[in-house]
Amino acid sequence: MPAQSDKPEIKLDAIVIGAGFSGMYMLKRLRDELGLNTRLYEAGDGVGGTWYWNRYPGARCDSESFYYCYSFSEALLQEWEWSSKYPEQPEILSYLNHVADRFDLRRNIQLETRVTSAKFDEATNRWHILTEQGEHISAQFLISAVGCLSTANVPDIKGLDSFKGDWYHTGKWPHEGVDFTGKRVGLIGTGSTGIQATPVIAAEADHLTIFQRTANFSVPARNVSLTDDLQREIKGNYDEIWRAAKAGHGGFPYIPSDRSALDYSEEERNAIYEDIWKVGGFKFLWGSFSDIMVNEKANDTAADFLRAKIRATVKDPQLAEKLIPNDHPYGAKRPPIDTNYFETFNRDNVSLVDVKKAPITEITEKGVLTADDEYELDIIVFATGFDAMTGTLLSIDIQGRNGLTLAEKWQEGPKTYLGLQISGFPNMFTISGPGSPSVLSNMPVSIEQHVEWISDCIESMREKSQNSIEATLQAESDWVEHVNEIAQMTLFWKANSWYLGANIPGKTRIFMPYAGGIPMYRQRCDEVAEKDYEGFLLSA
Ligand code: NA7
Repeated sequence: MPAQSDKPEIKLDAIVIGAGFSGMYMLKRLRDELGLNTRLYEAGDGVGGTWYWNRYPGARCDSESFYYCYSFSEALLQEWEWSSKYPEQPEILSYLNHVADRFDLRRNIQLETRVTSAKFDEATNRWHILTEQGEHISAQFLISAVGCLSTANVPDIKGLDSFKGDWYHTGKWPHEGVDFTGKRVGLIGTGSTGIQATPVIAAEADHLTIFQRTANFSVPARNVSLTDDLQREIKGNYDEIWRAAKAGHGGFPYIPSDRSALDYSEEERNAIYEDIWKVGGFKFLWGSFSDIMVNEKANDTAADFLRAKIRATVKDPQLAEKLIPNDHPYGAKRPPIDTNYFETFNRDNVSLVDVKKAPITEITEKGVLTADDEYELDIIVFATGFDAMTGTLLSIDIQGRNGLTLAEKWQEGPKTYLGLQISGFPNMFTISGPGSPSVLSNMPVSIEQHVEWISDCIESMREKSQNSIEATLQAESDWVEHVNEIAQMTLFWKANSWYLGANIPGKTRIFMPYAGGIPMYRQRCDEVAEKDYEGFLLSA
């Protein structure tokens, strides 16, 4: 059923939703390599996706800049200068703006345009979308590049409207910034975002109160500037960096370890941890021992090492104990990377409130009320995360074959084939969709793999005069089962994380990303393509 609109229908070959890393590269491939009449629709008034919206203090990337970027253009790799290993959000946003200009993408990007519905018309094999402005666009292909962490989760706490101060969610940060000088600030949430924001807000605010529900492990980033020498070395070594990143389990160029943490004495093991901890970053998880995410005893050794670091850093021993996680394995929640997070608790103007012990009951006009106290605040910052992986897609009214809506289809959790397609929704692709490595990986590596797979698939369809592609129900349910089996072999199940949808009240608890690693996943996707898109139904 075509969408209803007063405006004339705009007819395209392909529609892309979202102008982040994925959408921009998808547009480039479809337009420049396949010659498709493609248009990208973006809700924000600029490109950048995650890096457009997340402008909170301290926002920076947790993967090293020189491989948290596109690899598809050697010229781009050579010309772009990253200032440091872990650049802040404005620099990543400038990079993405540079990409938009350099590849002349803007002429096919329509900003400030939120897609509200997408309906598939079986008679013509075309998707019809409506935008918030009432435009009606149709295309053979619909590609979702809406991102995995793009629907902010502001918890439904009684009384928020009555708060007399200002409040913000980190994922929808005001472009003009927020001045914390002289303010009493409350920060709710100690995930990656809260951990990045804490030291920066503490340095500016009169007082910062951190409301912690779950204590978190964190490894120092140890950011350094990329000197000219380092830049030269990196730029001369890009072939090897990308080869290693694409071969690495999580899309990082770390040499995979085949050692168990339990093969060593405590002393030897801690010496190895110490060396890696001094390097910092994700290497602690993905470049130390082989079994940290699959063997609880091995994981305990890493967790204990990090607990000891918290005790050694936080001067007040009682406060240190409050900051030490004891209810989930290290890495089972997305592991934060920090710059002086635990050190910040040694400041006089920072305090910690344990809201697991005394939950937040209400926001009052003065501040935050917990079960045992009231905290007067001028500003509340919600670093409370996202309705991850499914929230944004489900916020669009998507209707596939036979009137089946995506909300109905995913009632019991997301079901996809390879995280790329959904049975019942022909000619629609999801970049870094649930069921693919996505958030468990260095995102640009996963994104490029998906974009290239999708554009190769569309190219092959056009060569063979095929009009429609749809994952079969069987292939989809086999893949869902496989994703589950792999996740069950890991420790990811042992935490209430957003990977499982556990952060959103009422959301079905199911492990959403694919935990088998990029190499295995890529191989499977390639095999499927080589076998004439096995598991998909293609029709002329
Ligand atoms: P996360 O990782 O979902 O963290 C959200 C934090 O907010 C976490 O500490 C939550 O505690 C806490 N939270 C959520 N709701 C509440 C309520 N109602 N009360 C108190 N505390 C709450 O989001 P981030 O933005 O930090 O990171 C998301 C990803 O973005 C990150 O992993 C990177 O990939 C980039 P909980 O742990 O659920 O007890």
